[in-house]
Amino acid sequence: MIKDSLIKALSDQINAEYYSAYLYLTMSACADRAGYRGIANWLFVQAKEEMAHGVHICQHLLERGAAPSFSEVKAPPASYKSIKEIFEKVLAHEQYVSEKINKIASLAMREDDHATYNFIMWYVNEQVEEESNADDLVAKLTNIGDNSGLLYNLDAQLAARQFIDPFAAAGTAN
Ligand code: OFO
Repeated sequence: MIKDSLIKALSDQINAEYYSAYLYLTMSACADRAGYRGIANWLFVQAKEEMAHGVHICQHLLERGAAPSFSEVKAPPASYKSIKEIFEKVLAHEQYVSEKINKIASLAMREDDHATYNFIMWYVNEQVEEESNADDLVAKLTNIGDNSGLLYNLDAQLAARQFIDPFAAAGTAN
């Protein structure tokens, strides 16, 4: 039995995951239009991961016998001044999402809901990795500055990222 407060918090998180996907898709399109297809690829893979997170949370609610609620996904900003600004915004967004996830973990503890607590801990760990990845890219872009050759090197590296369904491996399913 999952309490209404946690059904609401997890439903809100589904919306936040889809907003994240929408945000990264917009950023991916901006990078692609600016000629950075590798960076666009990295952001596109990130958007796919966020959608997988939203589906996973939805499945968890259904498995618990709860009805998730779905609300409107707001439109993300449509343009960015630079690739560095994109990744600064990615980092700030991931920090914001980490706060939301931590609040769900705290609520699950207060409600004595060990199943939700256990479920949400996967996201707590995921956020550590996502903040670290974004932080690393912001640092690299700071070092690159306005050296376009180095920026294209980074673009080539980020072209290699591939989407791996985070819940396909054993032990991370619902
Ligand atoms: Fe959904 O993983 Fe970060 O935001």
